[in-house]
This record gives sequence, structure tokens and C-alpha cells, in this order.
Amino acid sequence: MNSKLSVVVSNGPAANQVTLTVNSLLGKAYQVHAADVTGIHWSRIGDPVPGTGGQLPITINVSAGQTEFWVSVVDRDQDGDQLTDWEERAIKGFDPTNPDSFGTGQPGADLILAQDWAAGVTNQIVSVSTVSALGYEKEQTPAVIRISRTGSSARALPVILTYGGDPDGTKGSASTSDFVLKSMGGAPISGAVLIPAGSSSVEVLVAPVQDGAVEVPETLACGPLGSTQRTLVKIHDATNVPANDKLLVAQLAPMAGVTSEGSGIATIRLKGDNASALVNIRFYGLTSSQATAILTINSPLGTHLKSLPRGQAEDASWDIIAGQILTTDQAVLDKLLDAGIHLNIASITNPPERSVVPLCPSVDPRSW
Ligand SMILES: [Ca+2]
Ligand SMILES: [Ca+2]
Ligand SMILES: [Ca+2]
Repeated sequence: MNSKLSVVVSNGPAANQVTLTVNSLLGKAYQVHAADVTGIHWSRIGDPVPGTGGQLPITINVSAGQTEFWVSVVDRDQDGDQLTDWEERAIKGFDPTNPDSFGTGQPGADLILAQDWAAGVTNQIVSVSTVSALGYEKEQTPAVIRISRTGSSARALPVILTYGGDPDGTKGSASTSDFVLKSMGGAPISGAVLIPAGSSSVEVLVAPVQDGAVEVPETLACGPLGSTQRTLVKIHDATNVPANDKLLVAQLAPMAGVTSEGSGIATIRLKGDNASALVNIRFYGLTSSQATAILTINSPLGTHLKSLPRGQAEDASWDIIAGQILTTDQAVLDKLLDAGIHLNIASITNPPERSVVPLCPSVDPRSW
């Protein structure tokens, strides 16, 4: 946000009027002053005008000879709790129209809470830990984090959390649109989390938002604003139960122009969390020994993504992780579901006979 004040002055709209347009901020107010004809004596014109967060035109009536104006920025305290509107907007969870934003019932609540919050940040008394790390969109299972403080718990303490993604850029990261913070009772928390008076900690839910996207697990790093301490939770599409598997199938056949009697079938069962898959391969009829079984990218002879065990594979494990030109886990998942991952089985013949095919999503995930 650019908070540098700029004022553009124009004549009108009426003959005896001047309009001063300021780049206003929410929570601030703008007071116009004008000099008299001597240019020495200044006076306020009208009341301060509340900022809108955008260009704010203020029109004033001017007397003959008045040519000098200036605009000052004024703080307001609508609810009289001694915190300015600007401060209350800056500290998440505080309400500039309510002197007891968190409903604590304590006299002077907002001022004390804001002072305690600031002191808490300075003294680093708040930390965050994970109670339950795994959240699931489909099942609407929340992750759970605990926010703890040291020192006195005589008064309630607001805590503002800040969020980031996975420290490893190849992994999926959650953003603030992927979850809603909720109280243990299920009420959404839009601003600060309150550690209640008499408690040294509070637990809150990280409730996944079901976005319909097919995604690898997304990490959310969460910690108190003003601290580098973080705890990690993960948001998954769905749990790893058989009903959430996705089946991908390949009918193995000789590559065009290759002489081979080889044939077979390969399946990949992608688990509900999209983090791993089980590979099964049955093939027959190679005229010489098998040399390799390779998952390739984009085409049968494309970049090697992963070597699989030779022979008939039964539930061989494949972790969906970045490799080669697919630099994120999500890119591997997207490529797999876009039929862009191929299975290449080659024999030791020179040139090798190959059975190759893309792995295509099955129409009926339970048909296997
Ligand atoms: Ca206030
Ligand atoms: Ca307030
Ligand atoms: Ca998602």
C-alpha cells in the first residue's frame, strides 16, 4: 500500500468551489485547511472526511481571494476505545466500531487486548503446534492446531496467525483460500484467535475447503505473526480408502514399426491423497528377455521419469513426486491424469522390441 498522501486540486464543480482529491486510506480522515487572503491565517474548512480506501474528492466553498489550501490526515476513534480506526483495521480481529471486539465483557477491553497483543509479539510468548496434521477435503476432516502462550493467563490474549506454504517448492502448498480457520465448535474465525482468560492455550480447526481440483497434498505452514516459529499441517483431496482410488489403464502393445509378439496390461491405482500409486503390470510374448520397464513423459521414448521393477509387477509403489522436466509433484499428477505418462517395456533385442502405451484414466474407477 502506498500511504504517501497526494492531493490534486481542481476548480469547480460550481464557480465558487474547489475540489481536492486525495488518495485516501480506510481508517483515516482528511481535513481541509484554507488560508485567508493574507496568506497568513489558516482555518479548517468543514469536518474531517473519512477515507474510502480510494480517490476521495472533497469539495469546499471558497471565498474571494482564497487560493491556498492544504489537507491534513486525521486519526479517528469511532468507538472511543482509545485505539484509532487505523490501528483497529491494522490489527486483525479488532473492530473499529466496537470497543469490545471479542466480546470479553472486560471494561476497556480493546485497548488492553491490543496492548497485550503487542507485548506478546515483542516478548514472543506465543507458539503454535500441531494436534492433528492431516486434513481431508472430501471427508471434511479438519487438521487441528494448538496455540499456546507462556506467562500470565489472567487475561484473554488475541493471536494473529500468519500462513505460508511448503518450504520445499516442489511440494504442494495451501493458500488461505484452501481452508477456513474455525473454533472447535465449528464457528469460522476471520480475524485473531482469542486464547481465553484463564487458559494457556486454545485449539482451532483448519477446515479444508472442497475446491474440486485434483491436487497433491498441500502443506500449510502456520505461526504467530511477528514470530518465525511455524507448525505444518497438510490438506489432502481424500483419504486413502479403496473407494477413493483412481484407476489408470494401459493395454500394452508393440510400438509402431516394431516387430514383437509382446502384449499385456498395466494399471495404476492412484490413492485418494494423490501422493502415491500402486503399479501392476502383466505382459507376455516378448521374444527375448526383458531389459527395462520405464515410466516416460509425453511419449513412449520421452524423458525417463521412473524405472519400475522388471518382471510382472504387483502393487509396486510409486510416489507421485517431481522428476526430470516435471519440476513439481503437481506437474507429475497433472501429466498422469492427462494421459501424458507412458509405460515403456523393452527387451534386450537390438533394436529393442517395445510395448508402449499411455496410461489413460479408466472410465469406471472400480472396473478393475
Ligand atoms: Ca477505536
Ligand atoms: Ca474497537
Ligand atoms: Ca484443494
